[in-house]
Amino acid sequence: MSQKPPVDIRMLLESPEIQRATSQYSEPAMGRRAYQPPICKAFQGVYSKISPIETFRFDINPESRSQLPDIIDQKVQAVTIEQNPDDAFVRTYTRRRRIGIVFSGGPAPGGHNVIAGLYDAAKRANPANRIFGFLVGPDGIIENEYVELNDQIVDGYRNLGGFTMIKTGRTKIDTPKKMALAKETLLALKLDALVVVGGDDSNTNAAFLSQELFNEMQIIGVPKTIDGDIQVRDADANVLCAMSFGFHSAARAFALAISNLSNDSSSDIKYWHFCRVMGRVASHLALEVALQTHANITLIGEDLADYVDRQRLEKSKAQGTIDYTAYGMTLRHLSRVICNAIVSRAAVGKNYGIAVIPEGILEFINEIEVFIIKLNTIIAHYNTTHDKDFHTSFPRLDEKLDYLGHLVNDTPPGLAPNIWNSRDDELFNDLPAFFQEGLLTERDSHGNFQFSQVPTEKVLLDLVKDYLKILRDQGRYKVGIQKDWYAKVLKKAGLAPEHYGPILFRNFGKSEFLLVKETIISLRTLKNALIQAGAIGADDRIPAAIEKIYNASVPKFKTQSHFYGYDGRGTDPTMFDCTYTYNLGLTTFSLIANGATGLMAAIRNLEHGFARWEPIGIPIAPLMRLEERMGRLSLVLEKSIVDINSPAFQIVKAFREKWLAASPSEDQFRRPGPICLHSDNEEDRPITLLINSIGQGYDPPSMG
Ligand code: FBP
Repeated sequence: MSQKPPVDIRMLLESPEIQRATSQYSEPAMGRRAYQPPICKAFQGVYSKISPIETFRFDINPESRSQLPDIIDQKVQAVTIEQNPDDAFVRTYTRRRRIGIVFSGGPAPGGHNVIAGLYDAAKRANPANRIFGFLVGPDGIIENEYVELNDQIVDGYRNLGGFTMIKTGRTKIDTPKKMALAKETLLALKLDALVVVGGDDSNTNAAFLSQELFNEMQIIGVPKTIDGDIQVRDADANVLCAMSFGFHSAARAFALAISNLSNDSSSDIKYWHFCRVMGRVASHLALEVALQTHANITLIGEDLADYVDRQRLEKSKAQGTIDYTAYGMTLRHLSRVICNAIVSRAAVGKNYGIAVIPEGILEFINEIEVFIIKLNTIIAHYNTTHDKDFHTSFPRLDEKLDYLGHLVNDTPPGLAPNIWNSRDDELFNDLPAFFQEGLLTERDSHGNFQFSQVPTEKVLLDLVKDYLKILRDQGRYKVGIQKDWYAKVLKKAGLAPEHYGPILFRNFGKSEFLLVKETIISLRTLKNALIQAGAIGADDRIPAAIEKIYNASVPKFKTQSHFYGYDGRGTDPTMFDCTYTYNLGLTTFSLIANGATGLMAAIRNLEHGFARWEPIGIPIAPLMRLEERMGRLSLVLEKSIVDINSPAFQIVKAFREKWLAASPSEDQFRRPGPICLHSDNEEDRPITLLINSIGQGYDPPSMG
């Protein structure tokens, strides 16, 4: 046998082809880094100016006025090209500046391009401008940790996902001490401006910083979050910001993974896939995923919140009472809705499918929402009155449950007497341990409930499994038998399909898919049915072909559960997000160069396609509302949830039956395909935005 010569590893390592193939930078990543996104008309000249748009108004919360007096009366600013700058304008615009930028909150695809846009615009205005990136989120400001950005750093991340360049964190600058440290860093660095790239909590931070540093430094926010819940309208419902950046990319990444599952699921036809998708409270991501994939079932939290159980209401009305529990969806009822859908697909032979569950769905289930609010209050009360962390004091679940149990009879001062009553305790103790752990999970630094830590899909799956078992025992959950296959199997065995059909099926001769009678739920009941109909004698065996048909009708509920969150959050940005964020970066510089503060950079008309995009600055302070955080009301930027009257939701609702595909026809799964930067087929905006723009016949006023 001839021996092969040993591999010459040095030669291999030196081979340019091998070096290329094993490089950290793949060809697509290199292509991304070199890509230059298109820019809005406002930035196509040398200078851009800002001018107030008086037509937009806001309903201002009195608390915002009192806490943010210097920035509350700001106007929306249009950013447009400056064709004829005078000397004073040019001097101010090109004056040497030091600008800081920080990422705050969860990563969102496109963040690097915000930096790239800001960096390019700043260097173009004056090459001596300096940009500093604070490291690991607001902690970088508090602890004076930053890096000065240069071409090499910025170019390494253009159009790439993640917040890798300067990292991110969730620290909130919410105490006088942290504020003082933050101020110290910012002033010591002699910054002219700070750009805060973040979600509702981070833009809230930006507003307070802006108030605090009103005469010393400009603060500009940028609407980031994959959750899509930063959408801004004025008091007359004019859309100012249709979507935060990162949403489209994350939704497309989730959709690709879920669409791949739908390929698999409809090939081996044996699994129901329960897919939880991120989105802390609002179901925007689930809605977009539904539009992208046509999953069989998509739950939308906001839709459930309005649920009224009419049957239950009618029943109690007939008894002369009102059943208040009929208002709002319960987990149990929700599991039944899902089971009905599963049963109806099984009836046409499809005992498989895809269900999409928004991460924040629990917020819209009354009974659970009540627990979340109560527990938020109890934990926050414990932390403040004991100056200790609840989770450190009670690390184990049984200790936490014990603490709650004691509250039933002994409520400490400062808490409402009945906050944790015996019914709460009983219901809570009935929940599976992993769900209790989830509900008791540590709140984030902003006091938000961490929905991402709760395996909601598993909670629902458990309930679904239990109820499906009941339906199976009642003979209501069956796999439909295709009539031609039935006839073929029987004929092959020398049996007459017409003879056995009426004995076995409840819809023989009436449907394409035959359903075994509800009374036949085991081989024993099958045999009884055959004996009673005189098809076999008491001592005969069930004919093998009949047994085969029966076995095929017995559903096995096999499931897989998935969580799509961090993976999609880290994807490379879509063309939409690359372009959106680069232009947001350009907008931030324009706002800074024109002296603005307390504004959030935004792009109007995102819902209309690039040709109509218009950069603007939106005042943050008027967008703030009071929200319960850590057991007390705090001012925060208002979150936007799915509007169930919106065209996008109404379309999903209209297609529900079709996408469930509980009919003999083919499934309706849609394949969104991978995120591509260089492709003529790449969609130019989220489908949600496209539908809403068409459905609302929205015609924005010109900004001149
Ligand atoms: P942001 O609002 O900060 O953008 O984060 C959103 C999000 O991705 C949610 O969808 C998710 O519930 C949460 O962050 C997860 O938080 P963490 O990164 O702390 O696990």
